[in-house]
Amino acid sequence: IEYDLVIKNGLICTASDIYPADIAIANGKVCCIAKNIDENLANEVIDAEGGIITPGGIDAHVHVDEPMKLLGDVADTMEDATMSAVAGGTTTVIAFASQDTSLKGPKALSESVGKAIALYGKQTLYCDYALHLIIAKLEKDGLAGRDILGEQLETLYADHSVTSLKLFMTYPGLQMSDYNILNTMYNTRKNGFTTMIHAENGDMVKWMIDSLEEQGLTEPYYHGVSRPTIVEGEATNRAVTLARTMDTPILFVHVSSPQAVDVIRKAQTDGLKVYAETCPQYVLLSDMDTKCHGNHDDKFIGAKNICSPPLREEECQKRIWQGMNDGSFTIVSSDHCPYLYSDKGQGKHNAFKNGKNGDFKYIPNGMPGVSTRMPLLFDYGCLRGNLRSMMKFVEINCTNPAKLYGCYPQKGALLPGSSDADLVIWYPNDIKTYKNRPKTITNALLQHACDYTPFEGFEIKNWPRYTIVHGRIVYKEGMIIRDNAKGSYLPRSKSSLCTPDGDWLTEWRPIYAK
Ligand code: DUC
Ligand code: ZN
Ligand code: ZN
Ligand code: ZN
Repeated sequence: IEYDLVIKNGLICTASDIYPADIAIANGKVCCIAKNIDENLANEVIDAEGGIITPGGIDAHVHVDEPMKLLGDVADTMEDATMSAVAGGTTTVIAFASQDTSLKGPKALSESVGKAIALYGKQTLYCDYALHLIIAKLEKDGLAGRDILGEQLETLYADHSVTSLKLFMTYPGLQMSDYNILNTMYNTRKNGFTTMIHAENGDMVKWMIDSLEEQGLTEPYYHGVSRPTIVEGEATNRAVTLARTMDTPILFVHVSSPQAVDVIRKAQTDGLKVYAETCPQYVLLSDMDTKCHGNHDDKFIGAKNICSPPLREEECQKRIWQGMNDGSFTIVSSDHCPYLYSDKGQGKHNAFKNGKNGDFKYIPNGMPGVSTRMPLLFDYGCLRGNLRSMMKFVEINCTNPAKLYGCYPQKGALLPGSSDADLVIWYPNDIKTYKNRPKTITNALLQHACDYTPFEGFEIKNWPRYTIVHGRIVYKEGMIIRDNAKGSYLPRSKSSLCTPDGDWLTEWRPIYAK
């Protein structure tokens, strides 16, 4: 016996190739890919005749319960989120740990992340997870704040191998000034961190929320009206300008609008390392899904689909698909942010208490999606012709996230000897061998702790049949296999995409014209 598992007769699809071959797995790694691997050498054999084998998905944007709860209470623990992930063909999640602003000094950020890792260490994890840092506030104003942040990032990387952070250009309490964005970029450049940016102009949003409220326009639908595409376009352009100034690579998270895509595309054409992420909801849902649809008993129903940036007009969807195909978008993530619908209404986030009357400004921004991302992109992308190829599907959902966030080729690929045996077997065509394949999306299918999915009732012609993590089957035909859950914290390297060009600056200096 040489192998723990051999998968025979499948069609392998990676970001670069599609070809029929067998895969042999040993010690949790892809060991060998070849024609006709002898099944007598394996402990266990899967006959994948009629199936397509891809690397497992990497969902690089997931919110789960964390010590700081900076974005409020979400329903999923890391255990729930990893279970839901593997139930939809995702085998690595990158979640967020928020800065604890009560901590000070060079270890402050490292300790913030350390608390999250300690919490998740007590849970059963179905796949590996990594963490981005959410930066809420610089410790000091001015250049002193810049220098403290520099030390903090160094220790964060040394202690936990975290190599990315997210900053916000909106939200009271989180919105970062342009000055502090420069301070942050200065340090992410110096430390080789990936700078993730939530680009919406917070002052414009605040003014529009106040104005809508003054007019009594507070139904969930007006959440989207309060942050129109121009708000995202402006902030995206400003962030590109700041990144250009600091000569720093950046990544825009959850890009939703054609205006933002245009800015990003232009910056890329100019040769800047500007990357972008979008999410399935921006091609499959629209602002209409935040309306009550004549459901006057529950005007609040649209609150399920409130997220930021908001769902756009249906006409915007084409540009987002196009951006996935033409390379404007580097990755697709879910922005899984599973607030309970009951919490949005009457529970923890209660938008009705004390005369709040369900006003959209009290509804937390986010929806679940870690489980639906891969199947939706496979189905509505590949099978229905919106994505140009299966290879593109793998590139933006599996391979590029690994490269962007410093875990390639351990993750996101099927390279013998190097890649973890994290993979998915799909049966888009062969309904004969996978008889019980789900036909529509239901909340129960998703195995998360959230009480709804925005994709309820979506027809689906494909769903993962097997999800394999570290060579162990953790999901098979709708069943979670808890005994095989062996996920853990994934330390990362620095991004291979976000390396700054030119001289490595240790100190920013103006360039004098000769
Ligand atoms: N941004 C996110 O990435 N997730 C939830 C809310 C938000 O604004
Ligand atoms: Zn965000
Ligand atoms: Zn109505
Ligand atoms: Zn998010």
